[in-house]
Amino acid sequence: MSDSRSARFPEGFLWGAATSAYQVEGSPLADGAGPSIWQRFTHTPGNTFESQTGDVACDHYRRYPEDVRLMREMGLQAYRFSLAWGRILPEGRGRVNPAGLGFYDRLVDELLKDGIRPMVTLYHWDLPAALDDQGGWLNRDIAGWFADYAGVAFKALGDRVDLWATLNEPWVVVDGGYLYGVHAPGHRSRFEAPLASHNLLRAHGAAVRAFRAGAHAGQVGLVVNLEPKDPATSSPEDVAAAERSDAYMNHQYLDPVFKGAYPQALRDIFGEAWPEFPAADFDVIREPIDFLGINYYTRGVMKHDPERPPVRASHVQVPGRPYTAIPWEVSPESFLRVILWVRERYGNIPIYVTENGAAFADPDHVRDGRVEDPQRVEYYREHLMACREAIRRGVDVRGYFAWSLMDNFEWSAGYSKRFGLIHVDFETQARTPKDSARFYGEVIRTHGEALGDSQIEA
Ligand code: IFM
Repeated sequence: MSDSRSARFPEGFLWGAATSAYQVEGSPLADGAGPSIWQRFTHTPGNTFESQTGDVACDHYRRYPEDVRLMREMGLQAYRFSLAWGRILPEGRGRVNPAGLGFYDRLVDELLKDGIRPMVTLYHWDLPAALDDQGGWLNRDIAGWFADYAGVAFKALGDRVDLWATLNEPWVVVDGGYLYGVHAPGHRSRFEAPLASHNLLRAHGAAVRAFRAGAHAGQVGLVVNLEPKDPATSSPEDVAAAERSDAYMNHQYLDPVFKGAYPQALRDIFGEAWPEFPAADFDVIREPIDFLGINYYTRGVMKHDPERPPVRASHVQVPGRPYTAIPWEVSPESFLRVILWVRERYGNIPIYVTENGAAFADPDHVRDGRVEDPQRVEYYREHLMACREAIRRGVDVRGYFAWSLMDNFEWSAGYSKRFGLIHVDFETQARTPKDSARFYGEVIRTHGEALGDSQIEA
């Protein structure tokens, strides 16, 4: 940006929106796809809100041309979506399913036809069930399985896709899936969690190596979700709880990638459950990446809680602060803080904000062709201002993806939490852009000027 106080974002800043395969596609077993762990998890009654599943979701698998048209009408320049590993390799490895790949082939072509740049995530939580049967993320061989799958995807789509993310939010994969059991595959084990995390990171590094080995054009990175952690009070117990939470959520996946080692705090948190990992693993894990994807939603205010091992910390709500429907605190200043923190701790790596957005209790019906969602409009305004402020302070933020393009299957919360810019009527599959979609479209059209010129401070 020539004028560092300009209301506009830099030339070439990429404006997008994001989804993931299991959350929007539906038809999870169509055209020879193999089941995923989320297929199994949702078909086990009681695991999700009202035992809802992704069987239909937004039917994006069949309605993608309409969805791409809506993206174009909003003015989106990029669409971040994930590949369902089991559509492409029904058993997770070995045999490739051309019909599954065909879907992504058509989607990419449809996007490019409308001038929308695809960003592809290789793993957004839907591990092929056949691999889970062999230990899934607990099996060290998964690094090779993932790199092979990545290689198939790079080869098939790499002529048209130039932005690749390996994993989405490894912290959630492990915290939800292996430690607290609220996500697939539903394990609860303090001993499994560090193993799963480590194998995710090894798989990430192996996929980056496969990308480099294939000499593909474009960039590859990792997507993590970050939350500044603040103590609920100034008591030493709460301060220590916030520090542990910070190491567990924010350092666990970035220190190994950028510094080649885990923080000492994790050994203290996991105690006897923390294994010694082979030193050579870190050479793979720290394979240089081209960008870091940051997903940001909220900050965490933490209090000491001995009842919640192993981190011994839990979230508290702060009276008087605004919360979304999840409930997550709305804290745009923490968004700015976290971006600045990444640069301070890991250097000025190119950053894409790969997810940011909010669930609010929107009216669940459309009135006169309109869905009014003023809280979401405000959320986007303030968070985009925070993003602009980070750029003004010299951070290399290259693009922003709203979460989410449309209301979708919010994992264990099913369809009860709506994050979309576009409203989806799950009975009829009718799509209606919300007021927030119009607002975001205006921000894109004006390169940020529509945000106004007030400022967010860290
Ligand atoms: O819906 C999820 C997404 O899959 C990963 N990041 C957070 C979103 C909202 O919870």
